[in-house]
Amino acid sequence: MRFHILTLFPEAFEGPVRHSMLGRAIQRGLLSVQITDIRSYTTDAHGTADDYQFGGGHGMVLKPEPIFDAVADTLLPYGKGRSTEFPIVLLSPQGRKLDQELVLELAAAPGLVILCGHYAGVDERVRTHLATHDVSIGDYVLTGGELAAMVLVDAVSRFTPGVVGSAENVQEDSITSGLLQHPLYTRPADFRGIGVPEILLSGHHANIERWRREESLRRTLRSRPDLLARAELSADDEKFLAGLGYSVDDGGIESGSNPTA
Ligand code: 6GU
Repeated sequence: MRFHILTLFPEAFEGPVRHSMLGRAIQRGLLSVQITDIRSYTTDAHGTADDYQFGGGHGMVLKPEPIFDAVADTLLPYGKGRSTEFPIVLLSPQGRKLDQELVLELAAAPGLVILCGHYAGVDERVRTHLATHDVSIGDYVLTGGELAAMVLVDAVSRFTPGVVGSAENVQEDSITSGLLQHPLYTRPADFRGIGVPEILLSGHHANIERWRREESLRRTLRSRPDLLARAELSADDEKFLAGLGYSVDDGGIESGSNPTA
């Protein structure tokens, strides 16, 4: 997977790219991350990348020319222009909210061009005539797209073969499977008088699997009931959830019950 990040703040990526788990994957040749300074594509003596907005108002807007030129240069070695084969992702709070489904879709590409928005925003023509995807990482506003780019690169990289060890199967992980992860425990079995569930020490694998499944269901119902509506549930799962007051048929919780009690 080849990441091409276009930003006004290239130095923001130095730490994360070199030191995170991604640093190792880059050294092993599994990933490449190229950082391009949008300002190097400006044409005036001052390196002006932003300008006042038409119609008036507070906040500067990123100019289209340096961004279009930087993307064209980035795609040149691939012999491609704008196409969904090589996604051009604009990061902005106005985009589609990133989730594991979109991460998987983007991870299928040979590479990504990632545009970090800044200031009040970018000229709309970048969104309509350059970007193939417009992505937000959540319902809050960041000062710029750089942290969002790091989130996207990290999440997509996990699906690049070899980046995540086989011990951590990305297909089975929480969210991809549709449920939140079950609780995890390690030694000591008694920590300051706080024990671990007896069943995990029993060596009975079938019972342990069932317990883990039920804890995943319990947790998902408590924290993210919206995920349950889309999860693949067995008859046993539905029975367990019914015992917690969740009815699959209603697509929700029966009135008068308290699933967290
Ligand atoms: Cl992608 N950019 C900014 N500036 N803020 C955000 C965001 C992106 N996603 C959530 N908040």
